[in-house]
Amino acid sequence: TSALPLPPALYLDGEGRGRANSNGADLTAPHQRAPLQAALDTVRVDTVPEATAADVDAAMARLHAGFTAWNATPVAQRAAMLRRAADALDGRLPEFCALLVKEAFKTQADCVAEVREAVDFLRYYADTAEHDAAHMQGRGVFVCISPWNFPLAIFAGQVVAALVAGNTVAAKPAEQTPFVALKMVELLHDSGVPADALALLHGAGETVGAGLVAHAHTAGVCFTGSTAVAQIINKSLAKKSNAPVPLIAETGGLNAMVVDSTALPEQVIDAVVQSAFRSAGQRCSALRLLCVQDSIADGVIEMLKGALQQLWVGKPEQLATDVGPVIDDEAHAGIGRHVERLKREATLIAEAPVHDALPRQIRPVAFEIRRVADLGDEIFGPVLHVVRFSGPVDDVIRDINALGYGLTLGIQTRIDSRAERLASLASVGNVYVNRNIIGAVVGVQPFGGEGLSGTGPKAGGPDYLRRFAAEPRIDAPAAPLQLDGPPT
Ligand code: UN1
Repeated sequence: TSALPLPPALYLDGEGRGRANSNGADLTAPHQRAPLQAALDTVRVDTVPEATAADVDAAMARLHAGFTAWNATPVAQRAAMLRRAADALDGRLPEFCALLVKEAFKTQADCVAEVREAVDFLRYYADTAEHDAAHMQGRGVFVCISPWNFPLAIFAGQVVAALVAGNTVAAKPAEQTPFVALKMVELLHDSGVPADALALLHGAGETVGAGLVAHAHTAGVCFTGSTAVAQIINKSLAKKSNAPVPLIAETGGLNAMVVDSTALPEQVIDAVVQSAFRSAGQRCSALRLLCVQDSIADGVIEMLKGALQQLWVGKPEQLATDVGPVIDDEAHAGIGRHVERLKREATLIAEAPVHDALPRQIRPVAFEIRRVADLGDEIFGPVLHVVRFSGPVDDVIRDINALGYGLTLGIQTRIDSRAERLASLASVGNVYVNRNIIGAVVGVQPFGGEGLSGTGPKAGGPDYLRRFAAEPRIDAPAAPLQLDGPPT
């Protein structure tokens, strides 16, 4: 990858703590448990209509026609709608949590954190839009394509960023998680967003998604998902005859944590367990590769074995569960094949026990592999690869950079100057020092990647909205778009 236009954001342990974020929530208090349990008992996930090509055309025509009026709506009014939606969502936290448990099989702590993150996005983008009010003129119809792993927070974050900047929005949620998106769109409409400004289109990426991206009325695309799909979208947009259509993409990662001999093993293990196995490893920010300096590697690996035995692998409805099932059969089969291959080709460190056997479960597992370069493709599940290193720690960062991605990186060291040097050597969007590498906090830790991990700007950061607006006033150069090439 090429040199970074900006130094990576560097986050220290404790930063953002105490704020609503996607790292976690304390659900043990009875006043929080009771409404959540009641919602779990009553909320049902329903079916949604699939959009036809004619539905896509009709929605795009309506959104195109609706753009002038929506773009002329004062920013303060648009922001007020977002704040109303934030308050409403906050008030319906148990219901939305239950939807996330049932539709996306997320653990309860993950669900609470996700609803709070969605509320944070709504409030943060309302604030930044007003702050930048003079620049918040939309480009036209924005297409927002979102993933199943944060089916509320990323879905809502994309949609309201595009809306508050003055665009009308065609939203295409992941096929696996359409219902929570439907409920969120209803909530936005109830909060004042007109039907002519926001349409929801359900269906497959290959049909509905591709049709939206290729549509003549499309003035911008916001996508979170795999690098491969971002590359397809990028190619489709390049074929368009109208003015350049911007793509804002946040994609995959091969995220590493580098542990030197001065690190505290207990702290390392805590960070590794959170980062690699929480959310069943189904976060683009999740840890895939742990690089440990030789002299402490045996000790760290021993502790990792113990930690894997402690994980509770079971039903997402149960509060004690750390790791639930993965999203669908295809994901289950793909991760399973990777694990089988590693069982033949690498050294098994340990595999977590299963408490309640459920379909689509992957036992969290760690393997030792020989070299960073052996990592292969991003595996979106609870599978950790461990590498020992004996050479200079700077070389490890170079090996990680050579993977071509650049989303999150962890550094575990007690030498300040080393953390700073390694962070500056890394081609990566977010560096976390002596802590876990997931759960970026909206407004505190803007989140996005370099290289194959995305285009920037970072979500939940001050520059994000401007890329959705006409004539963006971006002072720093945008990160180079490197989605054309194959992943190394
Ligand atoms: C993703 O997993 O697609 O920092 C991105 C985090 C989350 C990552 C979301 N905000 O863990």
